Order: sequence, then structure tokens, then C-alpha cells
Amino acid sequence: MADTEEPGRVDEPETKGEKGLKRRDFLGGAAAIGAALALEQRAEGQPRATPRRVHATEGPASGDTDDRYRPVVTPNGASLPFRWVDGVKVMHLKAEPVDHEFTEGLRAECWGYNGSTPGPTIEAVEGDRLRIYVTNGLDEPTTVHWHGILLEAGMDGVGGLTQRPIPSGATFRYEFTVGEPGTFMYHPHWDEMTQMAMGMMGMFVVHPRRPRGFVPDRDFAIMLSEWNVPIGAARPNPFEMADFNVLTMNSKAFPGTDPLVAQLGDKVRMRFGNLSGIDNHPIHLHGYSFRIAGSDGGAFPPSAQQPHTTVLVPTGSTRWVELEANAPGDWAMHCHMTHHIMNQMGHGVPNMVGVEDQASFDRRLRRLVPGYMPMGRDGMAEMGEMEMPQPANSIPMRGGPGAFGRIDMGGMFTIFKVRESLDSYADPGWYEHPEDTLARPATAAELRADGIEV
Ligand SMILES: [Cu+2]
Repeated sequence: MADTEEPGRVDEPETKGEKGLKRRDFLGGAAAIGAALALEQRAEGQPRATPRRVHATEGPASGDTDDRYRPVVTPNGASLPFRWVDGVKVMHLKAEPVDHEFTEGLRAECWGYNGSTPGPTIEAVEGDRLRIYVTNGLDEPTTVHWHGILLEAGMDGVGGLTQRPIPSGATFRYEFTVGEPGTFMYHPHWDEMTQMAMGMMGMFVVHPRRPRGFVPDRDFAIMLSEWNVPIGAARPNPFEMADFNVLTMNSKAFPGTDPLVAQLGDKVRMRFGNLSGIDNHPIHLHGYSFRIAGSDGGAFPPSAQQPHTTVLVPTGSTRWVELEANAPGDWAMHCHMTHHIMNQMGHGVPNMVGVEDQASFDRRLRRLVPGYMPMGRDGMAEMGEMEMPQPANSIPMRGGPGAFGRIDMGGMFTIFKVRESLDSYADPGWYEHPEDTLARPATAAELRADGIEV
């Protein structure tokens, strides 16, 4: 979804009226003014070219116009719509198969919620009463577990333990009140291995009722997951235990991942969830030091918020990090497990680094193994450029377009784009580097002057 649209907006015209009543019930006039003042002070403290216009296209997920909370941005995704019914926030999730594109060239029939994998991000505010209807559009039973949300045991969504699984075609009703703000998730707790490997998962964000401390201008939610999609297959293979060949952020593999866009001076929060079958993901951001500010267990006390450039997000867990966007540029953000920034092709390729006369070796082997694809003698980088016939419905091992040719990574990779001034948070294109701030070929005169012999 383009970031210029309003996420999670509810279409019913009566919703705003109901919301207005609800808001008055919950927030006394003084509290509302206090919250507004806090947000104004922040805006004044950080003058920028287009301070309000940038946000005007977003609007809170409620469709209201006040700034009670800054809605999260789910790159490549959206927030779940809701409506107020007698002071309860009502939502509807439908578990169902979805025709999903990981990136251009690779589609599969996955499972998700409301037409997407991951499912839409659930957004709520501390103290909200939620009523979530879950319709099972799969051919097998399912449940939904609200990972990290503290609630009554009977709402915990564990098939067989706290409820009967939801039969195919049936709709169950969950109702609970959300407490502490934080970054949580939702996923099935029935046939877990299959259903999560097929894409059933989503982020669940609880905003503070009164924003205080670090109030983000940009608040991103990214679900990390891993898949095995055999070349040419119509569906992911949920039985794979180790060799995952599509690594994703919000179920997209680079270059299909939307960039994260911020304006210089923006306070930025990035929330990561991980529901991969097996792996933890150390997510590394270039150009910045961030504070790891919390997990699905809650916010870390300020004294425990260590500075890092890589945040390890264990599977079955969330982390959120916070930073001020003070360095313009296009900054890579990716899992630092190098096999997690590779795409589908190339798994099981023999190691040929340093092999002499590879051409004759390849010719002989190809006679025995039709379609044999070697890695390069000089490394793998050349593989992204090879003019090899690509099998139908598959993606090259890695490589996406970049400002300086091909970017030699795929999978769990995206770009944090920070600009001095923006009209909107749509993709601003490639960064234009100030003169003399770019790596470039050394001249002979420079080498001579500095005494470097090559
Ligand atoms: Cu990883």
C-alpha cells in the first residue's frame, strides 16, 4: 500500500461520530489538551519545511483528525480497520488463502488474513476494549493467539488448551482489554508449523493513551519470516526445517520491500516481530546507532536501553528500536545472516571459489547433470548478472536495482531513506550525495601523493 494513503481507515460515516463520543468518554478535556500540547511542543522543537503536510495524508487509524496517537506504517501492508460499537473497538479478521507476490517474478498461494500475508496490523490504544471476530476461511481448523497481550486465559487462543479450534467456515469472538503499550503479534495456535509457514501472522501494536517520552514521527512495523518455496512450486513447503530460500520483511523479499522513508529530524521507531519457523534474525541498520527500547514483554527502562546498530530479534519475539533521523542518505537495513539476504535460487550450489578451468569442468558436469548451475570461480556476485534462463515463477538469488547499478542482496533487505525535506513519505528515489562525499576510483596522482603502491 502506498504510504500516501490513510492506513486502516473505516469507511462507515457514522464511525467518526461514535468515535467522537468514545474519545470524550475516555479523555477528559484537560488530558486531551495536554496531549495536544505535548505534540505541538515536539513539532515546534523540530522545525522543518513541511511539518504538518507530511502527516496530513496519514491520519490516525480511527479516521479521526486528532493526534491521539501516530498510526504505525506497515511497509507493504496496512492496518486492520475497526469500528466503535458502544465503547468497544470491533474488528474482523478472516483467515484465508491469499495469492501473494514476494517480489516481482515470484508468486505463491499462501495463507494469511483479510487478503494479505502478513495480516493487517492491529492497532489499539492502552485501555481499549477490543472485540475481534475471527472467521475461518481455511479448509482446516485454526485459532488466533494474541502473542504478548496479557489477557484472560480463555481468550489466549490455544487450540485444545483454552478453546476448541475454530472449524472451517465458523466465526469465533474474542474480547479483551489491552494493557501496557508495546509491540505484540498475532498468529494461529493450531497446526502451528503449517499455518505460520504458509504466512499466517500479523503485528499487534498498542499505543500509549497519553504519549510521553519518545513520541515517534515515524513508527514502522515489520514482521520477519522465512519460507521454503521450491522453484516453480505453487505453494510454500511448510515441512522444510532448515533450508529456507525466501526470507522476508512483511512477506516481501528485496527488491519487493518498500523503503522506510523519514525526514531529517524525525523521531523514528522501528518495530520488528519474528515468527520464522526456526531462525532468529539480527537486523542491522547502517548509518545509525539506535536504542533497543523494548520487547513483547514491554518497554525497557531507560537505563537498560543500550545503543546498538544490530538488534537480534529471536523467533517468537518482538523488539523495537528508536532513533532520531539525523543522517540523510539511503541506508541499508537487513538481516546480518548472509544467507538471509539471498533469494530463492542457488541453494545447494557446489563451491567453486578458486577452481581453475571452471568452464571445462562445467561442460563435463552438465553432461551428467542437465541444468547444473555452478557458482562463479571468483565468488557469487557474478551470478546476479548472469544471463541465465530463469525458471518460471522464481527469483534470482539476489540483486535489485540501485543508484549505482545492481544491489547485490535480496531477501531480508530494505532501505531506510532519510531526506532533508519531503512533501510526502512516498519513495523519494535515490539519495543525491553532496559533492566529495562519495567513494570513487583513486587517481594516480592521489596514490603517488599518499605513497600508496598498487
Ligand atoms: Cu535472518
